[in-house]
Amino acid sequence: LTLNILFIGPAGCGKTTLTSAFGKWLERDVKAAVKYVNLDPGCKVLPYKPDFDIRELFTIDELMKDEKLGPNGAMIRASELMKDNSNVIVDMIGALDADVKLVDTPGQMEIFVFRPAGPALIETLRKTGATIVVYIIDPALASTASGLATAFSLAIATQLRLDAPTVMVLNKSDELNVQDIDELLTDPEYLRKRAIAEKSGAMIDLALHCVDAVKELSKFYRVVKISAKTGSGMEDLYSLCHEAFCCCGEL
Ligand SMILES: Nc1nc2c(ncn2[C@@H]2O[C@H](COP(=O)(O)OP(=O)(O)O)[C@@H](O)[C@H]2O)c(=O)[nH]1
Ligand SMILES: [Mg+2]
Repeated sequence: LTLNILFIGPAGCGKTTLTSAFGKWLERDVKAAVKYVNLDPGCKVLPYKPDFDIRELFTIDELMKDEKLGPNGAMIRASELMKDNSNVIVDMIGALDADVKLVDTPGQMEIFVFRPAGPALIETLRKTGATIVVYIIDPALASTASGLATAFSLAIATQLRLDAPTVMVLNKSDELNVQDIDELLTDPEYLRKRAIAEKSGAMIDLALHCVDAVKELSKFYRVVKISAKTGSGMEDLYSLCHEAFCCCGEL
């Protein structure tokens, strides 16, 4: 049985770095047969060698040149092409022989998640094996109470859109401010205090509503701290994926 793992999160959160780091860890420590899939048509260099690469079909640079588009237009076009070709793409991914297939997604998550490409691909991909999403929280977006609420809301929106079991990780835990974010995540009273301190007037009310939502939602998500850069937390990520995989079996 194959497990497909898609890495999703805002630009720069570490999708590509984690695809590589987690893959290397799985190969070395679990002796798993891993295949790598790149679905980012805009990337230049990759830290892993892709077994399937969307750039064989089209790249952002080609689309800009051939269809006289700007970078945003080309990304929207790429997302349309990804949806139109989802059967071809999934056939090629499905033909790869592996225990785990790691799927690196477009830098800009909105072209994958908030357009039809992502949902269409995942729906088809599910026929080839259990398919889960690793949603990556970037400390840059989560270092304030309302920022953390924003990051959580994005993760939930992603799960609703893609309709796949989703686990959450806090990446870049080698950076300094992550201990504080961890405290925000695990201490609801501290989260509340910080939300009140950060905002003023009517915004306090809004922030507190968001904080309450995070409190509720964090009961269902165990967020693990990882670093794609140093490789710390890969084992925790593996058990998270395993838990989600077991849920897939029940679906
Ligand atoms: N400090 C630190 N930087 C990281 C980590 N993971 C990724 N980065 C850096 O964040 C930037 C964006 O990473 P990338 O994997 O390209 O993000 P993507 O756009 O989501 O694919 C790069 O400069 C990475 O070196 C991490 O765990 N710690
Ligand atoms: Mg990337």
